[in-house]
Amino acid sequence: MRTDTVDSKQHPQHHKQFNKMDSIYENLDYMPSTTAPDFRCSLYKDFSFEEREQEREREREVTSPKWSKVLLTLLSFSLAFALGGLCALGMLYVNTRSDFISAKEKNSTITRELEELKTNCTRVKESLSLSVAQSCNLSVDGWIACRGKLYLFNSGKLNWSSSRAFCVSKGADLVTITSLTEQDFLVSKIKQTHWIGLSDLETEGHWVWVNNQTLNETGVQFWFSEGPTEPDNWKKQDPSGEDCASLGDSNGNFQSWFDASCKQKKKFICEKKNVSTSIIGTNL
Ligand SMILES: [Ca+2]
Ligand SMILES: [Ca+2]
Repeated sequence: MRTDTVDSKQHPQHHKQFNKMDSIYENLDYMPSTTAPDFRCSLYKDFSFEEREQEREREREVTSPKWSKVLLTLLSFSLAFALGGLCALGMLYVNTRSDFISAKEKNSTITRELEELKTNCTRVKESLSLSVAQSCNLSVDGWIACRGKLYLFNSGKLNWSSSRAFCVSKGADLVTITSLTEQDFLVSKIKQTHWIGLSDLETEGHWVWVNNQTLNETGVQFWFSEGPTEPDNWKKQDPSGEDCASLGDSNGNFQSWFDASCKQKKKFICEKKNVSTSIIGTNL
């Protein structure tokens, strides 16, 4: 043990410090020589670690607000974009709704105009039919002269081939219908079903007029289409099917064409050119 050289009574502070240092040195003396340096190193290490922790804490204090600012900025931008998107969607919805309402109004206007046009068309059609009817006059031997053609509505009933043969014997043939006006004229004259000059006798489903014109060539056809459509080549009554066309059926549908068994006996319509007429360039 060391002997104090400073009087403790005269210098009490120094005495305490010396006592503390003595205590440390005494403890170091008790420690194994190998552990003493480690202990000092450990003290040094602990001191450095604390310093580093403090430094990190300071860094965190400095850096955290920066990251917070960045995150806040990003969040602000995201919110701004979201708000912008919502505004754009709102405007788009308003514009689309406005367009939809406008289109609806236009549609109603067009529908109204279409109805007016249909009404006008019906009036014109009626006037035209009247005009055609007025222009058609009874000619000799029961033939009706109408716009360059002569028509004969036969009240006797024959099968399709015999009907055609009868017409041919009169210098005519079964009627060919090549326009809506002609169709309307014929419809206005009949009260029962009549044979017309249309058949698919040569090739099933390929309908040809007696003058060899096809339906594509004439450009018009008036097959029944309300309910079971015609032609249907129905084979219940005649197993060979239905290969001849008539205007009207037995149920009173006189405005349409039906295919029927050629063996049926029906009234028929003959047609031939009216050579005495001066009307040129008619569609009838
Ligand atoms: Ca047929
Ligand atoms: Ca039929």
